[in-house]
This record gives sequence, structure tokens and C-alpha cells, in this order.
Amino acid sequence: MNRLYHFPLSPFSRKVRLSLAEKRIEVELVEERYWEQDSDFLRRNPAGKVPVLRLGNKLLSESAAICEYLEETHPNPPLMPRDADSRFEVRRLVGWFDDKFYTECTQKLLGERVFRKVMGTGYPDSTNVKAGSRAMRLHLDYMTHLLEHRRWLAGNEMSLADFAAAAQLSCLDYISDVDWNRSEVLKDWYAKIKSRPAFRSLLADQVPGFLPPSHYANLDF
Ligand SMILES: N[C@@H](CCC(=O)N[C@@H](CS)C(=O)NCC(=O)O)C(=O)O
Repeated sequence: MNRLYHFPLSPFSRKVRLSLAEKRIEVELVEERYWEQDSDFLRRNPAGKVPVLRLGNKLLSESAAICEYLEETHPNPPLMPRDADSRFEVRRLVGWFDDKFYTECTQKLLGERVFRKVMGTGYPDSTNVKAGSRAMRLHLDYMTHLLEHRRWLAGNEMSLADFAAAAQLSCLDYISDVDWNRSEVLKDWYAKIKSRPAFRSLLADQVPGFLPPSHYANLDF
């Protein structure tokens, strides 16, 4: 049986879950408390990070590499465009959300508000929370700018760039940290992606001690 070692509010795990579901690859989800750095887990991924995918007899880590591998081995439905320029734009934006958005927003907001408590590392640092909220506004405006010129984030077809972005935003939406009133096009884009069958399992996630707001799993907001 294929297995994904993940954590429900890990955006990188969510990105891989979306790709797997879109490509109809069945996996068993195994929750991994990665901060405990269990020795079996470190054997599976010496980097000590989730997600880790066991696919047949292979162990795969690094979410961007996993998604590209799935794309090559299961090309339908495609999540990468065909021409080099469009592929470049998808990869640029996947990098943007995995790196810049994660560091500036997700780590600062989710890290302080949820993971400090889950990992038992003290109280939220309000300086980080404020910086995360400030950065969120800039990122939402950048996404709005892209979506005013394209149907999806990287072009006119849905791609891994949309999954990378939705994976981050959905984690922050779980803690009500996305101001959907800031942009109608962004809200429409998220409603579109959230209503895909691939998104269902993300909307059913629960982290004990943190209840999502009612709009989190509501497909019409
Ligand atoms: N570049 C990695 C990042 C994965 C990552 O940072 N995962 C977080 C959870 S969201 C983690 O496992 N952190 C543990 C650590 O950094 O030690 C990927 O894309 O898979």
C-alpha cells in the first residue's frame, strides 16, 4: 500500500496530497509528529521533514521533487503545461509559495499560533504574528495581480502552482488568517480550487485543540 507520512497542517504535505488525489493515486495517510524526530522517521527521511511518500518500494521526500516525479510517472491529468516558458512560470511560482510565502506568512502565523502549542514551545511571539499578517496582505495583492491577468495563477490552465498556493492558504484559512474580503478574484479562485474533489480530504482535517472556522469547509464560503 502506498503511504504518505504527513501532518494535517503541513502545507508541503497538503500540496502532495492534492497532486496524489488529482491523479487518483491512492495512499494511506499516516500522521507524523515530525518535531519528535522519531528514529524510524529519520530513516525514511534523514532531513527530518514531512512529507515522505512511500510509493511501491520507493521512499520519496521533498515535496516539489515528489510532485514533479508524480507528473512524470502519472501524466494524466496534467498539472504542468507543455511548453518550456509556461513550465518555467509554474516552477517559479511553486518556488515562490514553497519558499517566500511559507517563510514570510505560514511559518510566522501558523508557526506561532498553532505549532508553538502543539510542539509545546511556549507562547506566540506577537512580533512574528504582526510581520506575518503584514506579509499576507502583500502576497494576497500579488496573487490578485496575477489572477487579474490569468485564469489560474501560472496561466490559463490549473497547475502545480495553484496547488502550491492553495496548500499554504488552506493552512492559514484553517486558523482564519486569510482576509478573503480583500480580493474578489482571489476568493473566486480559491472557491474554484476548493470545490475540486481532490480538496475534500484537506477540508476534513482536524487538529485537536484548534477548530477551523465554519467557512473553512464551506464550498461557497
Ligand atoms: N522543502 C521541503 C520542506 C518541508 C518542510 O519544511 N516541512 C516541515 C513541516 S511543514 C517540516 O517537516 N519541518 C521540520 C524541520 O524543518 O525540521 C519540502 O518541500 O518537502
